[in-house]
Amino acid sequence: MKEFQETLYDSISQCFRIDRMYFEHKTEHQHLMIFHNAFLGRVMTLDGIVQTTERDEFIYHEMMAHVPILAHGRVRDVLIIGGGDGAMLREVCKHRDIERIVMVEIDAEVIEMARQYLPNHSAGAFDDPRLELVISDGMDFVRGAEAERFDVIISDSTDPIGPGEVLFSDDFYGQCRRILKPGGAMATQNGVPFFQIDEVRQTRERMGRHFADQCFYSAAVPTYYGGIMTFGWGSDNPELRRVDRETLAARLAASDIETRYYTPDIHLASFALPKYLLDALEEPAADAAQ
Ligand code: AG3
Repeated sequence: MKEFQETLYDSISQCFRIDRMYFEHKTEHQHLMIFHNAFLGRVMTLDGIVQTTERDEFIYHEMMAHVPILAHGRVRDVLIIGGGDGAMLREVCKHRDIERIVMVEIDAEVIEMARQYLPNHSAGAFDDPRLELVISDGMDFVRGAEAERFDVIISDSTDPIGPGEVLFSDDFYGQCRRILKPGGAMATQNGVPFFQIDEVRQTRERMGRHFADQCFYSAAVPTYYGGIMTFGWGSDNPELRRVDRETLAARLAASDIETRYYTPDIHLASFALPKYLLDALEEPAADAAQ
């Protein structure tokens, strides 16, 4: 029996049975695997870490796309950093009023292989005429962006190891802030705090330097095991994350999007954090400089 054992944490790990291997290759940037598991469906891993599975991807992608977009209410321009599997793009594309979606992915092979072996993730979204796909390092893109501005920026990154590390830097958050329109919002993948507690402290310090309102919201994604995953939130408008239930419900109804995880109540509740996390956020980060 073949198995995939995740190598994310030192002293514990999760193990998936590989029922069929579709693809395994060292790309120019990372080690990519796509395999089938009887329970989870197709699973994609990068550098030994589970990125997404067919069974539970809806939780992560709905929460990272619909929370900032519906909190904002009038989104025209969206920037997705990373997200090569295409599921974030799929969720963003569901909002018909969005006019322009720029997606910046460092690894062309991830897109190519996900389109082939994880077709349900993008579900045709790569053909959406509103998409401008850029193959580049997200950090280089935001640094080089001149006149363009976005209402929502979503950082659908890996963990801060390897190519994803720069997407957790002070400079990255600062550049994103610079290219966000007034009243816009940024959402980031920020790890599972039960295991990756310093990541929330670092993000609070680094992102907090650039955004008048910085906080976290969360969701439990089964294959990012260990309890809740946090998402970083940054905006210059603190009211954005306090939009009331009725407004969110009206926006969701107007968008005519069917969700499987997201509801206006979940949206509002996701900004409530457990005490261990609030306590940790009171402590200084081990290494907040970069
Ligand atoms: N990227 C986030 C994977 C995080 C896994 N890390 C963890 N379990 N701490 C997902 C990309 C999906 N589009």
